[in-house]
Amino acid sequence: MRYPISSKLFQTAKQLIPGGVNSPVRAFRNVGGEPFFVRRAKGSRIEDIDGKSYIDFIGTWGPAILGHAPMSVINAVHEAAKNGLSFGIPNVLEVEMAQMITQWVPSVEKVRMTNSGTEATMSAIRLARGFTKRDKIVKFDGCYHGHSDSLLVAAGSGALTHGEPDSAGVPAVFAAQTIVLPLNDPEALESVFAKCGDEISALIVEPYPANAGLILPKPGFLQLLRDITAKYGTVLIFDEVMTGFRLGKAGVQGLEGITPDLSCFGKVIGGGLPVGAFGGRADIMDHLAPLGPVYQAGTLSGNPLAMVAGITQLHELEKAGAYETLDGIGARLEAGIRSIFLKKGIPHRFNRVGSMFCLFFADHEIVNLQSVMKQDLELFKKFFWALIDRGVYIAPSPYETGFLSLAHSNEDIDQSLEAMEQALMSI
Ligand code: HOZ
Repeated sequence: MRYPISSKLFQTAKQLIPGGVNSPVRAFRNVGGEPFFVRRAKGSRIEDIDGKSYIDFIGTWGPAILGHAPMSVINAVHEAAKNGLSFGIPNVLEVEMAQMITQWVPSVEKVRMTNSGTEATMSAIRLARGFTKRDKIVKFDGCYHGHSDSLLVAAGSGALTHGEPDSAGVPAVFAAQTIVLPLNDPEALESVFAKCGDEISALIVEPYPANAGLILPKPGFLQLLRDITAKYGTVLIFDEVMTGFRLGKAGVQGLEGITPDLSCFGKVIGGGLPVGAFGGRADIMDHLAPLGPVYQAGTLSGNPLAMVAGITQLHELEKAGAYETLDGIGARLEAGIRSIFLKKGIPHRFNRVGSMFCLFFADHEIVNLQSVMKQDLELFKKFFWALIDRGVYIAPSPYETGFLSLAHSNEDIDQSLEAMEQALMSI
């Protein structure tokens, strides 16, 4: 047995928590096994309760961009905690956070904090509906925007991993308002807008979709989304929960030079604590209560500990060269993986932007969900377990993106590459 203590605890967890987990991907069902339980995580490494250490390429699904448990964030949270854990009334830190976000991301004129990315996207959709007085929304298959009703249609991430991209419990009348289109398909997009563009409140997209592997937009596709939504008065929402503050100060919109109407954030801005945010054009944001008729609220929204963790993490990223360093770490991993797979003659595709990456066991271009689904899933499973046995932890699903951090050293990367080479030889 790989990790006996974890395995025993998992049996107990399954008696008490549905599937033994508080979020489905963690159950490892897509790789046919059981998860390990974490004792601690520090820097680039995560250690299980059986005492085994892994080089971690998930980084708590994105937030840990400085590595696990950075002292700067821990100290800031520790200091803030002495002043109270939650106030439920305005505090100084939420204004500081709003100032940072609006300065870093020019499209965001006003921002509201939430407790998760799911809350951010759910609220942005409601706001777009309230603003436009229209009901329909457009999303893309394989994009995952959290687990609110309108968005759990043809969804990626855990929903896809468990073969239920359309969740039970979502009323058919809700789902009927969500139009799903394939990614990177201008004709499909144009045809839907020609048919009912003036009924569509919002188009939501992960500009670099990262919940069905990492799919990159074809040149011009994001600009087309901007142009067509502007033409029909549809609110363009960029879901940058994964990419925001990770791929640069202004996320994908900064890299691509596209200005969405609203943006959603999470992960990195929480510094490891539960945080989300949505923001954008002031004339739209001012439709939120108490100024406008769209209701949205939260007892823990703007929580002082979560704010200080995020602000401190952003200050670290502000330091010269942080994003260049992350890109360099990614480039080293990419060069190594490509060379190993080429040497072994194993068909693959490797998509990477900065510190986000995905390896596909596929011999064709990855442009949409259909192409992602055609990869060799059996080989992925074997590779996953062979890496676990060699102390390297990648996502337990072929539909998730990998994340690097500033704590990943050259030695970590080289050691992981060696493990990958051995893993491939063993399977
Ligand atoms: N939805 C997350 C990955 N895209 C997984 C969250 C978790 O299981 O912690």
